[in-house]
Amino acid sequence: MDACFSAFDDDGDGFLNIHEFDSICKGLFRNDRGIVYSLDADRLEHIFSIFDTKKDGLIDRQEFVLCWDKWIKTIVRPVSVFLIIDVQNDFISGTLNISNCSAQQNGLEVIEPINQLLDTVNFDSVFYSYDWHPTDHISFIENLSLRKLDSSSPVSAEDAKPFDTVVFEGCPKIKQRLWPKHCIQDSWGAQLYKDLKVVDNAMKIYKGTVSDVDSYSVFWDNKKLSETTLCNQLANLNITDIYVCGLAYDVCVGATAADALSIGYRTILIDDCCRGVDVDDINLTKNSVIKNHGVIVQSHEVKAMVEGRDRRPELGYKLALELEKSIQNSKVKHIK
Ligand code: VGL
Ligand code: ZN
Repeated sequence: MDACFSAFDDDGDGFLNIHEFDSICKGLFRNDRGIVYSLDADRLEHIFSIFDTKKDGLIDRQEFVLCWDKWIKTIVRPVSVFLIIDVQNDFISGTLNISNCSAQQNGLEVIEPINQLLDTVNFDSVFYSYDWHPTDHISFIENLSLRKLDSSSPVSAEDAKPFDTVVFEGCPKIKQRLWPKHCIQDSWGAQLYKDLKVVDNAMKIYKGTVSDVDSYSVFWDNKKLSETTLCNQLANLNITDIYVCGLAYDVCVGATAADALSIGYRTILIDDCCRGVDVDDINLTKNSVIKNHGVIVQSHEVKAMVEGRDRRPELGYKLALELEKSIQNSKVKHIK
């Protein structure tokens, strides 16, 4: 750490000014061929101001400790998890075959690039999720008669078609998109697709297991009533970066990426390892990931990123924003 500080303290005054900090960023944010990614001036200044905790326009050696321990170290040596979402028979060739949905995408096409990643990239851990519903699940159009629709429902029980959104009675009311029956617990349709590689020591996460609430994200159900074990497991593994992919792009993959970002993880969506339901919704998913400081990559870019040889400024900025929040929270605690 001291050597790094001194190496970048060009004028040797014992402080890093914004220009010296800019040189650090130019060293950090590069691809695996050494090409520097541009970091715009506003973001550079914002990151600098987060580590300049005394707000005097300079980073001293004491302020650099946080920058080194919590920022540079993670950027250079991230701890990465690979989350493979719902690559199950029903979404590929079963009752909710996504090739019959409006985007007409083929779920089978994710198998090869995902297997390729599993074979070539040394993730710190790998998780597979399962959509795992009881037969009376609220999301199944076949079960519409089991529950009462609220008078505010935009579609009546008689008129409802698969993929419509209805509102069920309840406190609060439950907005629910209707799907054909799929991924019934222990059925063939809920099994992972046979050619998907399952690595040793992988973790499995089951979601959507409660009849009256759907669960798109692998972190929480749609009402955020209960969380899966994923949050705790990732925290115990000291995970810094989440790589997410699978089926369906605009449903469970999108919801999982959104939650990963909201928890504060550096989040990477692997575009060519996802297939989805609706083109407009896929675009909304991508836009929201980018807006929330995640990145979207193709699978051939992943290995260098996991190995810390390709370091993205968006992810550096995301981490700095999270550190800013934790600094503010710890200040609030001191005041209390
Ligand atoms: C999913 C629709 C219904 C998914 C799950 O895994 O994306 N989509 N249930
Ligand atoms: Zn489902």
